Amino acid sequence: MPTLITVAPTGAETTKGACPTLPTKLSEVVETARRCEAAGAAMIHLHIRDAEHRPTLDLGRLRAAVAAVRSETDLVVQLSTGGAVTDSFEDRLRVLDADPDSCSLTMGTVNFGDDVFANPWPFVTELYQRTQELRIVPEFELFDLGHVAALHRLLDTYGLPAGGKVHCDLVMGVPGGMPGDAPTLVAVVQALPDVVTSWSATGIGRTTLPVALAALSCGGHLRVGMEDTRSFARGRPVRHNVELVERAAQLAGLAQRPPMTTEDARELLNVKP
Ligand code: KMH
Ligand code: ZN
Repeated sequence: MPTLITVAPTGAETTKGACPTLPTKLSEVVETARRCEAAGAAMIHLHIRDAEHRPTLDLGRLRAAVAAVRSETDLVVQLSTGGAVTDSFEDRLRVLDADPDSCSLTMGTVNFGDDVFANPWPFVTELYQRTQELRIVPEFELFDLGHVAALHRLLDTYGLPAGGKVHCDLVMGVPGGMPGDAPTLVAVVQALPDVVTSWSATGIGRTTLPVALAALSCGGHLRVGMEDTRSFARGRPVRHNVELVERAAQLAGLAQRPPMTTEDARELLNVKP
């Protein structure tokens, strides 16, 4: 099975001041998307920024970003509905009106460093039902084993997602969430509902490589990017997201699971044409 590589280039937490190479302008996001596609990425997980480089869920900017990435690449476009920890549920629900191929959907509340990333059950279910109505394929974000239990409950109660495929992403190593190591990854994968058709994993910070290697060896896919790590190696900052995608593609190749094409990714997730 080839490897789906998702690039998460920007996130909502890192400031441009702290990391000037972070793609925050639309032109930088598009340039990043093109280079990462050429290096083996098939999906992009997008957070966008305003003119002052601050995270925003402005619908006009979201629509412009979706359109720009679509016109310049064939990447599957996934918008974050997680946003920043300060974003309202209302704004996070409205993200779907930008009509992405896919959206992230976090399966529960989690401590997030010094903050709380709030995802109460009524919000999760409302967001999920909107994805079903709008035929947007959710990626279920799992920050903890309890989120897997919530995923069982969601699918049992509301049925399968748009397109019928069930794709998850294990977000590991967040301070407050599950640790980013192989035993934890195996425990989560073993607990996934039988209807899950694919899953990827990402390790935050120094857990990036252990998580990627464990995911590949367990049949999973990879998410990499400056949303999740700004360090390529000890003392060596990431200069461009493409470095992380290139390394993921190398690891996938070594595992005899080379990067998946965008066409194959569309089929894997069954996003609408
Ligand atoms: N920025 C985090 C609070 C997602 O994109 O859905 C949430 C996050 C998850 O990044
Ligand atoms: Zn995100």
